[in-house]
Amino acid sequence: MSLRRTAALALALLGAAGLTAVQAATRVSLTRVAGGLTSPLSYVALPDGRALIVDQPGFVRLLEAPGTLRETPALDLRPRLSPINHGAFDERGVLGLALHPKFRKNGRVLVSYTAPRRQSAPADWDCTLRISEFTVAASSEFAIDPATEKVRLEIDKPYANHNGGRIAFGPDGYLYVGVGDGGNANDEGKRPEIGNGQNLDTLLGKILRIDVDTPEGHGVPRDNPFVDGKVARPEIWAYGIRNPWGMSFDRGGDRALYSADVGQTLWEEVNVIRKGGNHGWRLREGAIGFNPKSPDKPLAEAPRVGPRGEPFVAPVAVYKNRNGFKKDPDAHGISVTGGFVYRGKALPELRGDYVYGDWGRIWGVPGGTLLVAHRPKSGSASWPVEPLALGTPAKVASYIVGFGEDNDGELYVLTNGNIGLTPGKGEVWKIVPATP
Ligand SMILES: [Ca+2]
Repeated sequence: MSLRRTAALALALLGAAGLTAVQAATRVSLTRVAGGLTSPLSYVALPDGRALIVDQPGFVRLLEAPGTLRETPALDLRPRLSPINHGAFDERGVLGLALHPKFRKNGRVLVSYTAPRRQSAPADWDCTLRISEFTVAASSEFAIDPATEKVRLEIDKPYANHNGGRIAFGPDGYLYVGVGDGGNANDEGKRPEIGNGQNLDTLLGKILRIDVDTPEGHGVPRDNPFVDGKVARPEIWAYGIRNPWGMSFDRGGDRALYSADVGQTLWEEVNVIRKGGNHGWRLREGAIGFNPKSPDKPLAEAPRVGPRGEPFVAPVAVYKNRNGFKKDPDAHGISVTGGFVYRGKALPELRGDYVYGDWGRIWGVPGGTLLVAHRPKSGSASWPVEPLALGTPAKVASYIVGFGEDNDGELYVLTNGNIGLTPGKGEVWKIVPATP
């Protein structure tokens, strides 16, 4: 074979393998900063450099310094949680935490968790997603008194899964709440005719935007897209969401809101959330037309507009789900876990890119994949996705359940070595440059 032909063949092979093969992989290492947890879902930096870690079975823990996790929880919410299957896979528990924008002055902390089904909910529904505010006692001990709880928002959940529950304050001072489609599968749930994601009468399957600077409950910001309540619940900021598992604002650039959206069978998404945007679910998954009767067989033609004739907001980055694309090298796993736009200093080649991961490659076998979606040069192009190459350890031997960001913009990956909520194998790792 001539040299020229060999080179042409090599190029053709690279092309066939997709973008992952043609981009130099960025190498990172992981340094463990906390262990002994169960399923750490959120890492939230405090202004003084310490961090709060949400542990799904009911705790908020204080990370006093790397490697020093305070034994006594800052907050123990176990008595207020819905029932949880501790030994098995379960999506319920404490799910998110955000510091009020004026936390330094007012000590207010917002926490989301699944509470027992409230009285007004249908008797066959599962639980109630609750967004509550607590106030931190003004002492160096950093205790959050459960008696300070103020319930801001409650959303009844028909099923135990797809809770979302990730929360973040925007640069506008309002609280954004990611809510899953209600659960079960294919968004057929308890409202099969349309699905919850496209139904603007429910808060399920949405990104919400609320004002928590009210004496009780919550307010609706005047510039919410459906504020008059005529077409939609006024808290809705964006819709067409399946399970927003990881949501964050870019601390730089245009301060956009990024949310992962876990796919059903074929495609995993990262979305830049738009005001009033229809992000597709369950009419679309990635770029395909979703078929609720047969989720592995897309519709022959994908819908181009939503129920009110509105165009869809396409995800910025997608990858294939291994359940639908078993042997495809670009199928990075089976459930996306959202991360952050990297704005730190230690990994300059990742600046402006979205760093995130996939929970696991195979159900029941711990082993997630760290991913990066590269910001394209032109604003409208799709972001190429590739795995982050690992130095030490050589692989992530646990499920990737969350990400965190510190005050310097450096990132953390949160893992659970068990598929369920069995204590002891939850860890927090800082993402650092790989040593050559
Ligand atoms: Ca979507």
